[in-house]
Amino acid sequence: MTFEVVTIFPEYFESPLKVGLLGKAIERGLIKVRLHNLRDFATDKHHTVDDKPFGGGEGMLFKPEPLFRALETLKKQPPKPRIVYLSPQGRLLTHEVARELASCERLVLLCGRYEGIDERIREHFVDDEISIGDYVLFGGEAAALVLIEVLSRLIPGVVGCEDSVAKDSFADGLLKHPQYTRPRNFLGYEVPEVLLSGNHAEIERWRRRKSLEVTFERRPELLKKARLTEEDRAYLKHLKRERLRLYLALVHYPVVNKEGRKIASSFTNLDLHDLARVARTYGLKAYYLVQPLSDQRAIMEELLAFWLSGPGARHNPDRAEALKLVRLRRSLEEVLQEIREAEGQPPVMLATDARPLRPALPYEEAGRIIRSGQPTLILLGTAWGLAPEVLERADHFLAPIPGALDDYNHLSVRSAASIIVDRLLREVV
Ligand code: 4G0
Repeated sequence: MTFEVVTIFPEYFESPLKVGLLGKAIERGLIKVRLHNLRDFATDKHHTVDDKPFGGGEGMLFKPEPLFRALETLKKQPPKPRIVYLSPQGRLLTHEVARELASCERLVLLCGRYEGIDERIREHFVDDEISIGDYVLFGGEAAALVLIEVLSRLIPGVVGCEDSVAKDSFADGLLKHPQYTRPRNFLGYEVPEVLLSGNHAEIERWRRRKSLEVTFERRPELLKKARLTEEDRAYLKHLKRERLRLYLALVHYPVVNKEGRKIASSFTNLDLHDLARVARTYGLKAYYLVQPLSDQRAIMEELLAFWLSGPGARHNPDRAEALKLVRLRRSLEEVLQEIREAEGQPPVMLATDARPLRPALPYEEAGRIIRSGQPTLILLGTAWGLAPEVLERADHFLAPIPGALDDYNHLSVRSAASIIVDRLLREVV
């Protein structure tokens, strides 16, 4: 494989191309890297490669002519190269994109600087635009080096042991399991016993499970594309069951009314059924209804009895299965006490509020808390929302569900709750 690097700083690449396995691969002729100084393709006496953007604004751009000449020169030599431009606007480099590019015999890597290159070169002379991540570098050189390293590893013979490339993170779409070397005891920290057992089948199984665990905790979205066996799937199912300790509480007191006064709200039958079915569908451990008013509680008790042991249970057992998760409690205090007793630790409290006291916790981060196995309680307010005394006790706030087009944001609490639970468990269920 040949890389033709077009850059104004060829010297940037000197030592990276000399050292380690990449240096070896170049020495052995497995890959070739040719450096081309863009300035050599400029025709004026100062070898100018950049100019100011039309329309004004910050910074400089690479002008089209030297780039065009460099590309024409390289395109004249066989085999036909693929022209790759490294830029933050490119498609993200992943293991999959790398495999696709590794099938090319010859790549031209265009390294931009400043604010990039003239759009006409990008549009008419570039085959592929690649970004190594969502951040901006001074120039495309470091990105080109990353691409060279990633692709080189995929070329047979570059990494001594083919097996180790196959077992790398991402080769099968999973993150790598933890690894240990001597000493067995380091500052009192031990190496997992199984790795010392000499039982290779057992060790392989442990490693696979750790891979699945690490991926589940940190990058659950990778699991969708990962190559998983039936045994992997069974283990993931077990992990989810063990880790998901999620509770929902629909608070009817203390909440506030339109005027901001503290009130108790009345039950809504729709909330009872719909949120119980959400709880059962998403594997929540319980759905609490917080209500101190005894006449309200009496109505709810009657409804629950109808579905759990009365005619409703005989007629519709699926509904009973959902409503079994409902716990009618007098106060939030009771709820917290009960979860603390069941889980051995107090839950992380996630409150929903239209105007949170503190910046909202992104849903992905809340998802990570849940996947880590910490018991978690989602607090939902009725009426005009949770009273300040409840909000103050929350560990984090979840951002309200925004409308798609404007500020209109009047979802029912059960609609919002469904969306919230789905966002939190998006990658998990
Ligand atoms: C093109 C690549 C190139 C445009 C290059 C900057 C990050 C990457 C450059 C710009 C780079 C990456 C618009 C600032 C050079 N930075 N993520 N810097 N702009 O792959």
